[in-house]
Amino acid sequence: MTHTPTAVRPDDRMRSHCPFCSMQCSLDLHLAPGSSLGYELKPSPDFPVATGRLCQKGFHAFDHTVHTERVMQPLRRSAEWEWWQSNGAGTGDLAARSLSSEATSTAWSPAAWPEALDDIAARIRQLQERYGPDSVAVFGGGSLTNEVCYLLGKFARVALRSRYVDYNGRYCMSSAAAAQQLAFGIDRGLPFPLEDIPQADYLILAGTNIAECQPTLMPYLLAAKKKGAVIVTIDPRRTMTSKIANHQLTIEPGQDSLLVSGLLHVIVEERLYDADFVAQHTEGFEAMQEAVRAFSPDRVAALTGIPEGTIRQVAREFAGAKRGIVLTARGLEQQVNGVEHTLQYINLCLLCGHIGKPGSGFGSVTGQANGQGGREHGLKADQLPGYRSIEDPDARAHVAGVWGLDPRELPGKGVSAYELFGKVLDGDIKAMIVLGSNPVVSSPNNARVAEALAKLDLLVVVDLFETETAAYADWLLPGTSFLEVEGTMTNLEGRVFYRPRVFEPAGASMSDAWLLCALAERLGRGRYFSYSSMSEVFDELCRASAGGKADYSGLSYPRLQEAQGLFWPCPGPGQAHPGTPRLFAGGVFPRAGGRARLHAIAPQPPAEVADTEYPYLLTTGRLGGHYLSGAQTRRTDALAKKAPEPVAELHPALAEQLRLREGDRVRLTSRRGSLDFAAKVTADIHPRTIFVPFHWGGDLAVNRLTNDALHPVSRMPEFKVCAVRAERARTEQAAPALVHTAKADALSD
Ligand SMILES: Nc1nc2c(c(=O)[nH]1)N[C@H]1C(S)=C(S)[C@@H](COP(=O)(O)OP(=O)(O)OC[C@H]3O[C@@H](n4cnc5c(=O)[nH]c(N)nc54)[C@H](O)[C@@H]3O)O[C@H]1N2
Ligand SMILES: Nc1nc2c(c(=O)[nH]1)N[C@H]1C(S)=C(S)[C@@H](COP(=O)(O)OP(=O)(O)OC[C@H]3O[C@@H](n4cnc5c(=O)[nH]c(N)nc54)[C@H](O)[C@@H]3O)O[C@H]1N2
Ligand code: SF4
Ligand SMILES: [Mo]
Repeated sequence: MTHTPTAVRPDDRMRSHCPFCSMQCSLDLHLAPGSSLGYELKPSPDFPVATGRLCQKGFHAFDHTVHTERVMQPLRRSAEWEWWQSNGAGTGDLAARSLSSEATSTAWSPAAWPEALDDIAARIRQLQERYGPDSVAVFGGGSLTNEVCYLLGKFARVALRSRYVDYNGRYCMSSAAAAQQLAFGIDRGLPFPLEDIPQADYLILAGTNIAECQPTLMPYLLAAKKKGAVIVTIDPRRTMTSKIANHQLTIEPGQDSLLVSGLLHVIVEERLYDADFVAQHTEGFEAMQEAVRAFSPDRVAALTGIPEGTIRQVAREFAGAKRGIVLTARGLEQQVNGVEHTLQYINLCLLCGHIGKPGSGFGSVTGQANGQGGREHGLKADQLPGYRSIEDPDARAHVAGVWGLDPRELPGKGVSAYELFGKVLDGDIKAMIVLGSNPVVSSPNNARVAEALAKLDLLVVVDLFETETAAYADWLLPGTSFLEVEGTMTNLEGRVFYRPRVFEPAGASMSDAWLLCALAERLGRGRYFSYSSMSEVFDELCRASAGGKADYSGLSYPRLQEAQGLFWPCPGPGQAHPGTPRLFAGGVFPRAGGRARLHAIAPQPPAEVADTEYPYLLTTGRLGGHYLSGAQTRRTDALAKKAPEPVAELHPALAEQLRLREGDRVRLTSRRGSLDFAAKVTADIHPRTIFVPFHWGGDLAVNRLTNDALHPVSRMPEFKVCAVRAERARTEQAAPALVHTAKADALSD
């Protein structure tokens, strides 16, 4: 039985936006009395970005919100379950069981909100009295509205007075953010609107599979192509995106800096660069030139396997193009060298003067629905709203002023998302609130995360579903879906827009904002969280952001409701500023001196390289029909049917060596564990690389194998490269289960 939604204002056309990727395509729900859901979902005909278009996930975005497994009321871990666990019956894979309703009925007892909030607040107080304010942590997500991201950061610092807050965006945009900050002094995924893309003559798409991950962006690329643009894809796989490319460079994971050194070498050596732009708008040229000197295209060809002629051709063509764009994404960013790889692609744009002009520029394609806004409003361990540093005394004074606090009351910086789990294992963090993420599926080396979650004295998960992470929770609180709360989102272009509320919250669920304010009240900090509407939260966010890098202070709900989105920075006061669709106009960068920085990069190998024991490289990523940890899309029948389980892609030469045929099961073993997957044999992948998507939990979660090495600055994990062994799985010999760990097991150790 599905849940029947109640419209706030029944109307024949109710506007919303897809909850999944950063395109934030607009959709309308139309009344359809005869249909099973009572509404029909259609793309909006009049919102920019993806007018009239949705991808397969967007068309099914309504399905999970009415799913029979929606959590409808606060759930407390039941005494029966605790008993069952502590009596030895709980050694199985709890995460896998969590999807069955049978487990749910014995695992939880329903509770009313006051009981839930009182108990959680009392336990937090107890833990903080005993272990200090930092013993409680918050783990947030980039799918949440700007208002909720802002409140989560404020809740951690003001209600909990804890330094420990971070979010899943650390796994996503942190390397690109660090690189753009270093080179440009500001981090906005795309510094130009999508409508500029068709003007480009040359597009390099590196580590970005737009056709599956932002499908409605494809028409922009196709429009450029139709006008004669050349498209290059750089990826270990020939992807759906590569199908529109003139050149596909099949790179081994981890080698982007090396490859781009070769491109830069040719451009410098042959003096193809834009000397005027370099002289007037950049710094650091000499050191960069020196750094690429040793990377002649023949040497890079020998090291990467990409033909010398191709390296020379792409370098010459990109430098010679009138207008060039480089787009990157997680392929090269989710690595211990992710910042450096990104800086190399930025070098390429700067060197050729392809920046700050229409149809030119560098962009990192943001991932989650609000992956952009999520990284601006203080949800990061080291950040305050407005993209301010928590270590900057002026920023602290400004934000503390808006919040009505003494700046000395604000905690300092904490640690990154993955490191929070390390703090749990060290015993420093005793309680965690997870809101808008499913980290036991989406974190690297996830057995360690499971171990940490099991060790917590208190885990509160706020979600629509009993996720694999919720399987470790003491309290599971019902979150609202994107259709059930109003708020603002910021898409990959930096376009801030208003998303109305369409339906009443399902069951007893309450908005995340309400929940945080109600909990703050019970922690004795209610006076800092007293809002009468969501627009009041937004107005405060705007004031807190005033003067910061991501300045929203000229925005308001009425303004956004009228416009089809406005681009930040949009400084106030008043309603006058039109927003900033294009950053860096005229080659002016928001750094001291106004110049962008070229970086001298010495290419480094990934944390793990192939060796005799682990001879292949595993890389991970996405499929078009599933979203992230799969909590939502695995529950959408039409999507789950197309891709019911993860399949390992590997090259025919490797398959032959392993005596594997299509459909056989392959066992992959990394230094962290071993899992079996069905094999897909395809010539579209680098011969020594294996690709597995990460949208599943339990024994299907490829993050059991991935490397938790972190970038030294961005703290991004190396999701995209780890060394593995591969062999044909013998069916009678099941792969070892996720090493985990029910809470009771860990406690009884
Ligand atoms: N369908 C779908 N769409 C999504 C999402 C989803 O889960 N499903 N998630 C959203 C989110 S949060 C994000 S962050 C984005 C991610 O969007 P993308 O970054 O485009 O997606 P990925 O599949 O993770 O990685 C992109 C490509 O990088 C390649 N790659 C792997 N290693 C390397 C390398 O070393 N160098 C290079 N150059 N390429 C490499 C992979 O083969 C893959 O094709 O997508 C968003 N959109
Ligand atoms: N191996 C590997 N691992 C990866 C990656 C990779 O490429 N490879 N990519 C990484 C990247 S880029 C990302 S972004 C992460 C993301 O990974 P996760 O953070 O796990 O992302 P989601 O699956 O979107 O989890 C969001 C959860 O919040 C719930 N939710 C959705 N909307 C709301 C809401 O409004 N309120 C509340 N309370 N809950 C809500 C959903 O039901 C879901 O359970 O995964 C990372 N992990
Ligand atoms: S492209 Fe992204 S935002 Fe648009 S419908 Fe698909 S998943 Fe949703
Ligand atoms: Mo992401």
